[in-house]
Amino acid sequence: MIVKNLYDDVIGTDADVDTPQWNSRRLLLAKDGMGFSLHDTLIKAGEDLHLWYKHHLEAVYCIEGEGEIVEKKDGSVHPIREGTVYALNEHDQHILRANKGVAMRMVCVFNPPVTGREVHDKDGAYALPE
Ligand code: 9YT
Repeated sequence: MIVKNLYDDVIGTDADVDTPQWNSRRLLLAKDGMGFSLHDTLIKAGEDLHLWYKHHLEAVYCIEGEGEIVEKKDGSVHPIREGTVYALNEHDQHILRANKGVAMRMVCVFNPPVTGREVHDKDGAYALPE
């Protein structure tokens, strides 16, 4: 069994990836052998994230804050608040915004799992491992 605590075991370690737009605290990674990764991620207020997980499926569950997600294929906008989940089941190109003056705290699951300190490439994707 694996037991970890965000505050004791993740924040401030290699599994804590901070960028100007988001801070991803990676609770479970590929090396944990679960077949998915699990992240507790803060989307910083005021940022527009252009994302396209070409190689991954991602489910995202908002547990704090407010914002919105825009589907690039047709421009549809979905509000996000505590309790909202979205699943990028079609590798959907999207824009994620914490545009209500507060950060959004999101629980994210990636399949296949993120392996470590991935950040987005120019298309907003994470690379697959070699
Ligand atoms: C929700 C989302 O895709 N945020 C960007 C960061 C990423 N999810 C991560 O690695 O935690």
